[in-house]
Amino acid sequence: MMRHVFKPALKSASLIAIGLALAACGPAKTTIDPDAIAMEERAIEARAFLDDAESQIAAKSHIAAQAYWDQATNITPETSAAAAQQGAEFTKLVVSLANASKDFDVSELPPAEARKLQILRSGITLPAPSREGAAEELADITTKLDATYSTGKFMFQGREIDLLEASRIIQESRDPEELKAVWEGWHSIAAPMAPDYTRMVEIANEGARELGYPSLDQMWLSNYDMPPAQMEAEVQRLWSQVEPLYKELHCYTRGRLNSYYGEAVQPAAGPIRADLLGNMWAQQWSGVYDILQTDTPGPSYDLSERLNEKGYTPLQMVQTAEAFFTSLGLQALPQTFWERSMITKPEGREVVCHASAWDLDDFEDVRIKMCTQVNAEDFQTVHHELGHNYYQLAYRNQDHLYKNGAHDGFHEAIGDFVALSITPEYLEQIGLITAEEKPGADADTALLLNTALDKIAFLPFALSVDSWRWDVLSGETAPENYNQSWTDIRLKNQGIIPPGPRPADAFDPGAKYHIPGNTPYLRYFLSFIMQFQFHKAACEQAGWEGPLHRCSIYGNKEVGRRFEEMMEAGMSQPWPDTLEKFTGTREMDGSAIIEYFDPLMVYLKEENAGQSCGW
Ligand code: X8Z
Ligand code: ZN
Repeated sequence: MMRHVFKPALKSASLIAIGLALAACGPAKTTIDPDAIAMEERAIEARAFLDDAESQIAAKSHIAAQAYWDQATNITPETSAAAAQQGAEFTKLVVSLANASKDFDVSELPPAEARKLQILRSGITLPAPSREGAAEELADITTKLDATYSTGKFMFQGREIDLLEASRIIQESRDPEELKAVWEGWHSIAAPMAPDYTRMVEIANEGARELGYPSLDQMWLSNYDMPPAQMEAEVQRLWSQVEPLYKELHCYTRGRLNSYYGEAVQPAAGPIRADLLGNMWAQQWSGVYDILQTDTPGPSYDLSERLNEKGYTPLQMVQTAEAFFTSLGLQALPQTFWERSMITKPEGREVVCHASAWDLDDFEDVRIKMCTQVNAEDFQTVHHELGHNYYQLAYRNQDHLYKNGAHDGFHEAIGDFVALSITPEYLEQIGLITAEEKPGADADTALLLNTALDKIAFLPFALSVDSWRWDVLSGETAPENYNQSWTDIRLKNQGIIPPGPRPADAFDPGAKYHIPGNTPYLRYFLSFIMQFQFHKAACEQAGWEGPLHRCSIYGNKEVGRRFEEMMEAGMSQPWPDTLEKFTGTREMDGSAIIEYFDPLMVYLKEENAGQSCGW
């Protein structure tokens, strides 16, 4: 399948000869190395194949992206069918190119061509096998799963509610019976997905095997510039750095919940009830900060309340996030961003509310899609989403296969890294709080606890999502054990349990967007570690000498320049090269996040003294 390869041997031989003549400093030699000629010929063939593949993929992906956008912002049978059709065509194209690329032996190619071929082979999230009808069946299932999740509703107190409302109750209610009912209600929307999910796993694994991977989990783990087993070991290494802090946070949280709810609702020992943590998936716990707060002084304002008091609209929240990026010297977002983004939930039609950032033309048509609400959580999320868009804009001049994050954790980390600079100092600078309200150093423990409830509590959740999925994809967990495995893994990593026994047909993982949405989750685990590495490096570049959690890079053009340089590289080089340029280290490393929370660790250990922690 070597289409469009016209380069005769003569041409490449002369190129090599020229190369040799230029490289040599001594007297000109006329000898020609036959191995070098053969290598150059293969490289020329591979380049031609890749050029062609990249232009085909780019063209098709723009059509597919538009169809997916149309569906995500207006879920109907028609838009779903159109998205599934375009999705199937796109998958077929990429799978056929990935299979054709097997004609090249990457070990015999120069690094640039070898890298692109590797990206082409391992970069499809859900590959279909090439047999007739498989891509269509896969696309039908995934579109249906996505729509089922996004339109999910259940009965609560005599009326039908959706995820937005359920999430609000989980965060605001302090009635354990009500919390349990809402938790169970939302999880009930996932049960019908189980058969489709099982079938999807079968098809995608067949696709992965055709591409030469033992199963899809191994294919996903092949996207980190190292062998899958080594990457899994890296993840464990990173987790072991942060696990002691999580254990203290869990212990402290359990103690406060026990004091608040009493032994009958939340026992003082053992796991924590998942519905008491202020978030549907117990992935971030700052929603119950009021119950968990320290007895040290804390800030006198609440960011959610303050945004509302100041009359912020969702649009203004996005504009404020943009202003942070431009303060670093980055360009304003294109006009089309404002015209085409979906910033709030539209009336009268179903949409995918789970926030996402899009790049429709791989050049400038970037957009976000959110059902933004005016609160601290979504203030964080708008920065997160713009991080994706700014990354996309930064690497737009790369070749198509390099238009991506250095790895997927980088993509997730960009906006969060920026949002780590939303310090009290910054809030004062933009007028959200007054100088008198700015909390002093005595509020540090409280501020850090609030952040840790989001950033530290998240890590074992993120680990659980893909631990569960890797076992499912590898076949280690059979369909009849899907739910038990989910509960077991969450208990082991997070120390949490469902509020009551689960029904036999439960499919609780399906109640988390990224399972029916098929978004790999390891990226967020990596992001939550690396965003602190980026933050620490940026603060050092800025000459900051105080505690890390008080450092804001707002307005720092020099940091912005180096940050943009990191983003411009896209996926064009191994990620350790990109990381090193910005942070000076080639390794992902949990020591920055540990340093950031160090004062909190001291406090938690004191508070937990004498208790038997763990579950
Ligand atoms: O899904 C997201 C983003 C879009 S990439 C809103 N996040 C994860 C989640 O919500 O589960 C960001 C943090 C974790
Ligand atoms: Zn994201």
